[in-house]
Amino acid sequence: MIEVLVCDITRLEVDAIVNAANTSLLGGGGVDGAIHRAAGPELREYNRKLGGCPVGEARISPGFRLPAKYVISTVGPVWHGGTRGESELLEKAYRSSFELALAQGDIRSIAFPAISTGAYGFPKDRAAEIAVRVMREYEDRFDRIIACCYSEADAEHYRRELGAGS
Ligand code: AR6
Repeated sequence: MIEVLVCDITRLEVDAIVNAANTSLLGGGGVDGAIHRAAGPELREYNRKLGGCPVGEARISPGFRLPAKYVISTVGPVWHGGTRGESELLEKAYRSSFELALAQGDIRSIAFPAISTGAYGFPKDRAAEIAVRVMREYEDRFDRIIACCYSEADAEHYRRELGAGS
């Protein structure tokens, strides 16, 4: 089941939350900053040993002080106008996160923020279209897939895509 929620992703009691990280995996602003603050300094310490993450890939760590068991950090593309493979890279970031969750073996519920749509400037409507398309591909393999939006306006993009049929 794909659900659209308007909430702070750090509060969700799910098996895994996905972080819209940067290639260092050591924290930043936006949702990344919120997740690192809520997880505690242990997340940064743990991620330091992972040695970074290229755009489109994902890495997993424990949730530490979060209610979520795991944090899956992925790195979305910076929007440069759409001519540098941004859509493919965003799709890859979602797919890498899902594949890592499946490989972990005990993740049945997973929540995503709107990756790349903040500091990285990816257009929100196109990003929601890509997110929902990949979420639908993995829908049968999870109990809950949550699109965690930070505003009602963001949620509308997802609702429109979900309403558009498969
Ligand atoms: N819960 C859910 N969504 C949130 C939260 C939250 N607590 N906080 C923000 N958002 P952004 P990006 C939404 O900028 O565009 C960081 O510095 C926000 O409204 O967090 O992928 C990293 O270190 C927006 O819709 O991520 C990278 O350097 C969405 O999360 C860079 O920003 C993503 O916005 C990544 O940029």
